[in-house]
Amino acid sequence: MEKTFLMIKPNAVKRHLIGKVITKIEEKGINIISIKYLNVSNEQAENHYDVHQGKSFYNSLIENITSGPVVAIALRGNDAVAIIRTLAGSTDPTKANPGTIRGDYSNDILNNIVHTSDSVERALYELSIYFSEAELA
Ligand code: 3AN
Repeated sequence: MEKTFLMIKPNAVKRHLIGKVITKIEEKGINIISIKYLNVSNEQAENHYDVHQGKSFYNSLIENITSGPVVAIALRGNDAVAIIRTLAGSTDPTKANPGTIRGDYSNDILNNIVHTSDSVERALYELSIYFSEAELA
């Protein structure tokens, strides 16, 4: 069993897409371990996007993720990291296939509905930014 992390971004929360995203996850058979509706602090945002520091879109990423409430979700399942990446679809909305979360709901690379962890190690790191160990047991 793998753990992974998915965040429903502020723009998707504003668009009332929480239920639709969670439905896709549940229908795929990946289990929710813990879920939070929260405002991301600047410190959490900087830790979350540490690998993008120095990139042209870094400041936009930080501004975007701190711009309003998000839903942080800890997930568990067989091959959960890869399954959730595939379910999210391509980062670029022009390439995201219909049926994926981004393929169905995103038309903007920055407001691309969800963040998902890209490896098992990264998932554990990102989960630790938003959840305590007890919440992930
Ligand atoms: P993913 O979220 O699919 O793992 P990453 O990690 O390459 O994609 O990028 C993190 C976030 O940065 C993306 N979710 C997207 O919001 C944003 N992003 C990536 N590439 C660009 C870009 N060229 N212009 C603006 N934002 C971008």
